[in-house]
Amino acid sequence: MTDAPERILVLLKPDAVERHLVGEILRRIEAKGYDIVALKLVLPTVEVLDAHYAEHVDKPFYPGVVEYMTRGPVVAAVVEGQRVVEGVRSLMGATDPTAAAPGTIRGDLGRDWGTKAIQNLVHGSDSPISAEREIAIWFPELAN
Ligand code: IDP
Repeated sequence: MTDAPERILVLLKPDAVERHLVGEILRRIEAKGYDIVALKLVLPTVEVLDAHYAEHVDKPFYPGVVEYMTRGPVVAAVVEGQRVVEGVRSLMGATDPTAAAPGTIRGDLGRDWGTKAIQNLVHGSDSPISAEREIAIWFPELAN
């Protein structure tokens, strides 16, 4: 018997879509060897964001995050593979794109734009448990 494959919820945020970096970011995830098993373009609602960012809703920067994340569509993906959470988080790089290491998505493609929220192109769940919680929020149609 093999282990159930690990999954991660990935969001390509509005700045990634606006800057035509969707292909480049998905390419990096695919080139690492992970499988994209669900993919869609969606305009996030405040309700979905409040559920997704439950741990941040009371933070001072959260209104800026809502402004950022509702200004245009995002690409939501479920990505699968052994240790995929660790692997995709490593590909993404640190939260602040100015400080993120070169070679990472945020380090190579992102920068500070002087906006209220840190614009960093991509979200990836921070644990397998967070991933399953977030997949249920963004892909309710996948629930069995
Ligand atoms: P992560 O996306 O690297 O996991 P989190 O700490 O979970 O980082 O923060 C969620 C998102 O909220 C970040 O990706 C970023 O867009 C925004 N954010 C986090 N911290 C700050 C901050 O101090 N100022 C402005 N925006 C922030």
